[in-house]
Amino acid sequence: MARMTIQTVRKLAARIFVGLATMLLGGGAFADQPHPWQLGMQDPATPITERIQHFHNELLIIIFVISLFVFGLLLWIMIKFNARAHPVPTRTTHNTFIEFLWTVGPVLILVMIAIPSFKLMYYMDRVPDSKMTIKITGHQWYWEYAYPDNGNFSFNSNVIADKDLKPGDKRLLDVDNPLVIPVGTTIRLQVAGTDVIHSWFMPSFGVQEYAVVGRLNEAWVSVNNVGTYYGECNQICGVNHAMMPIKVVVMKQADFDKWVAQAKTAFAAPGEDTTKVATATAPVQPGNR
Ligand SMILES: [Cu+2]
Repeated sequence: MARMTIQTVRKLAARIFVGLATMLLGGGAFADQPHPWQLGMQDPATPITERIQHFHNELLIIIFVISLFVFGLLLWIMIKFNARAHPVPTRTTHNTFIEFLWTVGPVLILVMIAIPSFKLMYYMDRVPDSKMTIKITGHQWYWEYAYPDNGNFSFNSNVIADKDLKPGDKRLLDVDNPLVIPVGTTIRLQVAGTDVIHSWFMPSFGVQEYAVVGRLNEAWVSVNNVGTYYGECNQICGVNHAMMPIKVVVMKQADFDKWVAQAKTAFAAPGEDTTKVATATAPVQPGNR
């Protein structure tokens, strides 16, 4: 156990060092994914995640102060008003001033939290002046990515099966065809589904968008650094829910343009409709099976 703790601390120290080095050097390769024994959240890769984590840290301070205050009150009551220290109990039932305080106090705290919370929500919700659009479609059980602004090609992104894993591949995270996007570009994500509800969840991007049949949900990303990032479908969507990870490769614009040029031919499928949705079948009548 002690060994495990030392290892955890060592890993944490290594991560902090890597984080600092990345920040100082800037622009270098960067990646994020879940780590064994991970504490806390993945490093922020977009302005959205930066704000989410900042807000999370602010809330932690507020929670800590409130907990400390309540704990102090409890201690005070236990020490000052126990049967030995205070043999004759008081018969006080109301105190208008204190009741006013414990009603208005929490309301003010909640308003204080609500204002930055709503600001952040609207910041995440509105796509600011996007340079390109990517359509993400959830299927049982893989993702489909379409590039309507770059030649309207599309491809499927399937998990790499355990038996096909090569050394260095991440089990249940690596895919055959990752989503590729340019760095520092505001991209509109349109998310839909064809069968059940999926959810396109990229922790380091601060994006979690439901993929629902017959509904077009929207999110946006602008990734700060070149690198490889991982996420997963996080809406229980059936037996292979764990087999539809998300891999995003973020490239410099020039590299992205090169990738688009070859992807257009590699994924060319003339006549294929990238916006197809599930066909509705007549519901089965009870007793009519
Ligand atoms: Cu799913």
